[in-house]
Amino acid sequence: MTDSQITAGLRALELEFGKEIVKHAVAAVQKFRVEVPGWVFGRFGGGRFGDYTPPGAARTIYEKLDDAAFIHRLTGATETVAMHILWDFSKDGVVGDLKIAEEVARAAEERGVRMGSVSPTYFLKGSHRGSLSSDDPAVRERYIEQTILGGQIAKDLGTRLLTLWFPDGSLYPGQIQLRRAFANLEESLQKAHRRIDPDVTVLIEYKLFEPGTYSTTVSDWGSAYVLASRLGENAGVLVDLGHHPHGKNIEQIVAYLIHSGIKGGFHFNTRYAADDDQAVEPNPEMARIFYELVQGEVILNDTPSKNWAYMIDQCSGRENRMHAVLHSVDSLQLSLAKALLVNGARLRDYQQKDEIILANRMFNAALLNADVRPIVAAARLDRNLPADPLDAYMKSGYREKIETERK
Ligand code: PSV
Ligand code: MN
Repeated sequence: MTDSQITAGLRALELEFGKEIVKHAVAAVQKFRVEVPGWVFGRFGGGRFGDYTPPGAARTIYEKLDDAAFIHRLTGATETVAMHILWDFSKDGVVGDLKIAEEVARAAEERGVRMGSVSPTYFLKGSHRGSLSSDDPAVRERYIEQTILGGQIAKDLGTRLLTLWFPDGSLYPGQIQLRRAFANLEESLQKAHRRIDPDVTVLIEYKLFEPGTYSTTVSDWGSAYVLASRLGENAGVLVDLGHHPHGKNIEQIVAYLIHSGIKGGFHFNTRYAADDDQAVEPNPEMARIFYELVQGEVILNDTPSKNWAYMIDQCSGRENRMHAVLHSVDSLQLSLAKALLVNGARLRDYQQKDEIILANRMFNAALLNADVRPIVAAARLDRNLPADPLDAYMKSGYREKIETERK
């Protein structure tokens, strides 16, 4: 967008939605921060197409940090990087190593970013019969220890956020005892939790299927909620957009969780089929999710403890990863801007008068039809950031550099 397109676009938005609302949206986009996953930059692919990974994939955690730092330089919005213990702090992919985590945290800071959420990796070697839900006490013990280590790393080196996702589940009815699996998982989690500093927030992620096809042990927000609410005040639920059945109203889950007062977090991505982990698109569903987050005052709240944790979780096999992350950040900023354009007072008035279609049209005027690109561009330019980070990336020479160096 040229400067004059931005100015004209802002004027049009001010005419439709009001000057103050537009000003507020620009300020909010400037403040919004989202975490990027370390794994998106690496060789984590789908195991298809002869193990194709897009050119320029990072070979080490240090190269992942280089890429994350470059994204942050262009967007000013992504200062923390999510880490996985066995991908990023392990020599053998079986046990985590605190010393490596310390080096990684230092390396992140040298590059102008920080270690963000920490995830124990429950899904590598030896977890095919479950991790914390396993019937084998030795397996459970190994993952309890890794969870405790994750808590320590999160507290001492990260953002005090521990994010847990379990691959536990089954392929066929009868394969495992559903209730025992959940009970094992809960008991193991409680054991680990007792040894985690209460200053660390523990978010539990759920997923309908994969790798389990018949059952996953933590399959929906209800099961995650049960686990989290029994752990205590520092625990909550992590919503990943791709982890639901089709047609699920995800913004309503967000509303329930906010109403419950439990801690929350979001893993952003786009899904068409299931857990596709594609880059975030600025679609109406994303804008509606942001509307709930804004209304629920869990985003950009002046009291930081009220805010949910916002993370991107993507890693699709075919796309250029740097483009994909820049696209996601852009889409999230657009979705936030749209959510802020809804005039709450007018909407409530329509709701009270039972003006169903008028309420919906008003909602859609902001969440579906408004072109908020000028808001996002203005927010960036005010911070001396490029108006279009993806365009700036293409002109930066970084792509050519990494694709040559990392052959
Ligand atoms: C699982 O599908 C997941 O969404 C979890 O958040 C993991 O940590 C991440 O993807 C990477 O496997
Ligand atoms: Mn996730």
